[in-house]
Amino acid sequence: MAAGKNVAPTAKDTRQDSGHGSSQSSLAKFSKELELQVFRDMLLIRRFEEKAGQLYGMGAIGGFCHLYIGQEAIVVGMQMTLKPGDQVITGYRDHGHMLACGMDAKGVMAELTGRRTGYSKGKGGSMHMFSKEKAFYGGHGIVGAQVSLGTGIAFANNYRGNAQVCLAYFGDGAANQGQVYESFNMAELWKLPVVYIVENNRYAMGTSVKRSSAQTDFSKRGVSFSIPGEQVDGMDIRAVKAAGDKAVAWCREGNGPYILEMQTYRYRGHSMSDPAKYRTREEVDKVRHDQDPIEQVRLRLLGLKVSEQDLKAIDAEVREIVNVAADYAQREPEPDPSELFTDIYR
Ligand SMILES: Cc1ncc(C[n+]2csc(CCOP(=O)(O)OP(=O)(O)O)c2C)c(N)n1
Ligand SMILES: [Mg+2]
Repeated sequence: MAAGKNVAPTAKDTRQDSGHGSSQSSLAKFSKELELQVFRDMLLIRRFEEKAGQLYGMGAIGGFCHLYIGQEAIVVGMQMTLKPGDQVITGYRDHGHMLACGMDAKGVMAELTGRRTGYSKGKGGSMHMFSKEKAFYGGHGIVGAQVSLGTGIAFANNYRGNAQVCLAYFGDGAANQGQVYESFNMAELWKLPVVYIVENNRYAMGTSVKRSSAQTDFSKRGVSFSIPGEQVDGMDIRAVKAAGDKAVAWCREGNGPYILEMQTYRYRGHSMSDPAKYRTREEVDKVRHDQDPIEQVRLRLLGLKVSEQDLKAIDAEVREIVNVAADYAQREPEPDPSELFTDIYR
């Protein structure tokens, strides 16, 4: 968490410093209890990702691993807008989404380390985890693929008349993929209940949004299909919740899709193998210092007279959950070689 800051940035300050241009976020009102809950939920993701980074460095996790550190307010805020049964689908930067959906930290970590008790029996790894029970539909390595799949889930919701909504998350880079626009067209044409959430963290691998995108206001990407959109301060969970409530209600009432551009930032490189030389340390430090989503909540809680000690106790609890998950993930057996030939199409 950012240290050495003693004034919580207001939503206005945050917007000015975002490097994204202006956004029109309104803020949901959070009680002290709710602030405590989201503090904990975001911290769980942060600590989980820090531990995953460590395990990767130790060689305990193989393959690709993309961390979500910095973007936590988006998934925690959006999850609060859902009803049981509403679905979530995303790309490869997916551990935060899984934890927000209520998937078990032990099962997620055990999948990262390729163990038998991981969510995909140790055969999927970081980018390929699913939980039907928690309505989490992955975990996809092909950039943009989840947008079409999420649109398909929304089609099924419509067909079944179950009044459920699908959240389809994708990045600023993915937003330039062709299938995104085929999906937008069908979703609006058939009024499908899908919220398209562009997690604009300003980079797609090493390419900044300014270098890759002709239209950098991603909330406008649905204009030619008449899909409404909104830019949101994705570092302020109250803004995420307010915009999410509106978008989900729009979809649930049968009005068709909605686009939310969440303006955010990833603190780490694209994946564990990216030294992130395309940006300065000062740029990263400035976002961490001025806008960190967890620090914003921590400062508000201190303002509500919650003690430092109580907040540290929550952190200790969360660290314990993560440590238990990491121990479990290193102790469990690997899959039996015969598993190579199960769970596949022949
Ligand atoms: C179809 C396809 N093209 C290219 C890639 C390689 N690739 C992986 S991630 C990525 C960048 C995507 O960036 P963005 O959508 O902004 O998401 P972020 O990583 O920032 O969360 C690319 C080009 C891929 N996985 N799939
Ligand atoms: Mg990106």
